[in-house]
Amino acid sequence: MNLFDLTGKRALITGGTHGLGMAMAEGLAQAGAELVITGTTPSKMEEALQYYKSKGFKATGYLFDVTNEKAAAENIELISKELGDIHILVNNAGIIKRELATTMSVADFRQVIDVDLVGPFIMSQLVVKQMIERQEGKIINICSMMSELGRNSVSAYAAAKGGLKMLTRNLATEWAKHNIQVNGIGPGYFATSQTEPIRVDGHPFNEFIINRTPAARWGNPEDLAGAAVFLASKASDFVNGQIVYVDGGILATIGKPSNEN
Ligand code: GCO
Repeated sequence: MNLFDLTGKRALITGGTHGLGMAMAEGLAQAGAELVITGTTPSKMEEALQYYKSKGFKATGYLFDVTNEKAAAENIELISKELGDIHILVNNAGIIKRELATTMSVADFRQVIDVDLVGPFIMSQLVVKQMIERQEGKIINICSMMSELGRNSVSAYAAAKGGLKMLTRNLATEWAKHNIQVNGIGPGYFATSQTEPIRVDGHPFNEFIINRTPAARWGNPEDLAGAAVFLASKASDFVNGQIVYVDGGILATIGKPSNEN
């Protein structure tokens, strides 16, 4: 028996149209899962579905905003009718706004909390109904370094991702008795469009991250696939409420002076 085989499983990845969501979706599909992708931008969805198709994966797309509970409920129902049950939910959709707390508007703060924290709550609450009926399911919340650490200019994002870590533990506590495992993945610093503004050559943050990461590099989106497959598969059936940090060792260390090898 292959503990990591996802044949016959249907995985819904929010924001699976690009970046880390796409890389995790690809990993799950390679392990045998059928993909259900959600997004909010039609052109990105079209491109993503083309890409999945070119790889030979079965993937269907649904356009809705995870913060809109009514639209989310309607779409989950539609997915059930059109495709069937969701066995794996990856709450990946997220946004960041890099603004200092002294000047950040309350509206911006609220929006980040809404997408990054309330969205996963809405989606989990909707999908868990089928999981409870089946007495089986996997929910994976995409956390962050900012679930553990602070940094200038990301107060809303850190508050949301810290909250998502605790939401993960709480949902794991409530639903473990139904054989549903709720866990998180905490990516370190990855080369995606989200980090592009702070990754450009010459940006002090670029050098800082490479120096701060024991593996001495940015993560590549594919680096996340293994953790996603593990937390989506039978291999993790007694793993509940954990956050697996895939960070090249950042959280293991205090860091080092920039002149030290
Ligand atoms: C930042 C943010 C994000 C990171 C991330 C790290 O420092 O600006 O934290 O850009 O991508 O989520 O895990």
